[in-house]
Amino acid sequence: MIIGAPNVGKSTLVNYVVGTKVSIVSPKVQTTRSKVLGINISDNCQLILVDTPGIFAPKRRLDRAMVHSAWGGTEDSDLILLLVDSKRGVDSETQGIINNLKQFDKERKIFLVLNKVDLIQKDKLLNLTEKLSKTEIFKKIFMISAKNGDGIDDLLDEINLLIPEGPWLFPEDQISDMPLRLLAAEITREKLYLKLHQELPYSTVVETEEWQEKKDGSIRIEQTIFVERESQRSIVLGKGGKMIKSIGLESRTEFSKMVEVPVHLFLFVKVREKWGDNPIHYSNRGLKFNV
Ligand SMILES: Nc1nc2c(ncn2[C@@H]2O[C@H](COP(=O)(O)OP(=O)(O)O)[C@@H](O)[C@H]2O)c(=O)[nH]1
Ligand SMILES: [Mg+2]
Repeated sequence: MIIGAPNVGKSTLVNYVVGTKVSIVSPKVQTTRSKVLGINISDNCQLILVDTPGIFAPKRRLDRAMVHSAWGGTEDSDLILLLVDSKRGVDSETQGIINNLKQFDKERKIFLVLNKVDLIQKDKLLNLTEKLSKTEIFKKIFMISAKNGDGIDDLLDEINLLIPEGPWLFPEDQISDMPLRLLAAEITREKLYLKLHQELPYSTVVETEEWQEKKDGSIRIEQTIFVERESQRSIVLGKGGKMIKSIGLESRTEFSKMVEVPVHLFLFVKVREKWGDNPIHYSNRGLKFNV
């Protein structure tokens, strides 16, 4: 299970290890909203990585559900990877997580993974490592770049040494547990995060509402982007529909590549005030509504 503050690179790491995008990534915090499994097979070992939403001090209902989801299951996991952005160091969010982890029993396996080492000088990295090893909660410390793959082989070797023996939990060809309808909605949401400025993406949720597999092998998908206010709807649509067109084009192109069939994607934008208080948007992502 991979946990950490928002934006430290958790989803990037999972995608790198799986070898394809199973969890969406953006430079904005809180891109990941629920748990996502990424599955990797090397040698004889099926490794199930659990990507989680970043842990921070939650305000909205959705934020609380996200943070709750991130901590949930840490007890059952064979190993916890705490990911830290080595450039940012130990900020209040990471410190909060460390304080929580200190309450775990000493037998728990926790690895510290310092990510984004491509952005930081060696001496600074060593200082950070020293500081963090004093917490005495980590069995091992790794330095990686989830972006370019540095250090990930070593990390995987160590993980493979200690995961328990047992039957594989998923079929050999499976790389995630996310239904395709939801993955398609996630890809569109990623484009919203990449293209819309500032806070607007946090006010959006995407649902796949129609999914039709045609005789010619192509898929016809209808998705609705819900926003909270009329003014946000205009921004998502853009001048003359330019923005929504470009979001649709990028989402369709990427998703079509992933499923390896032609995709016809139709996007609609609707105002749904306080969608964050509607349980519908929680249950299909495994999020708890009341936490
Ligand atoms: N330079 C650099 N950027 C990274 C690295 N890992 C992730 N990022 C970037 O950090 C941002 C947040 O990554 P993401 O995986 O969404 O973080 P998450 O919120 O922890 O899942 C994205 O813009 C990534 O491209 C890394 O190793 N090096
Ligand atoms: Mg993420």
